[in-house]
Amino acid sequence: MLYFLSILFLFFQTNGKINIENQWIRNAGKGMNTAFFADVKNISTKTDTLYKVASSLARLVQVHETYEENGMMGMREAGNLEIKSSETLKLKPRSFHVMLIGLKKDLKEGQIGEVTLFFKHAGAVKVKARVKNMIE
Ligand SMILES: [Cu+2]
Repeated sequence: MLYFLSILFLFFQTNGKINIENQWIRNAGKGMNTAFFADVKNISTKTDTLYKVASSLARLVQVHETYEENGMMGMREAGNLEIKSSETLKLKPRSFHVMLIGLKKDLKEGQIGEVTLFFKHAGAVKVKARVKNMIE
């Protein structure tokens, strides 16, 4: 039963106000940067705001957005992200993502990493995510 629950956790996590689905972290070596991706759904009746992210995996953790300027792609801090009731914020490659800067150890395919997302209304949501080797 415990085993089953822990497997379930890898696909879907919720605190009753925010659902986290399809979460994953891209594999990378110690000292490198990588990112956490997920579908973040607001299942509460109020607009909520993602205002902070944290993880012991990296030296620094930030919410980023990817932008294009004069044909060049770049990344920058995204600031607070609002999610309306019933809407989903997609953290995905070439879009919004949680940047893990300066990994403290290697993240290899199949390992599990933990990231915590902080929302103004829903509070903290701790997410376990599988490390994947995925080019997207
Ligand atoms: Cu980034």
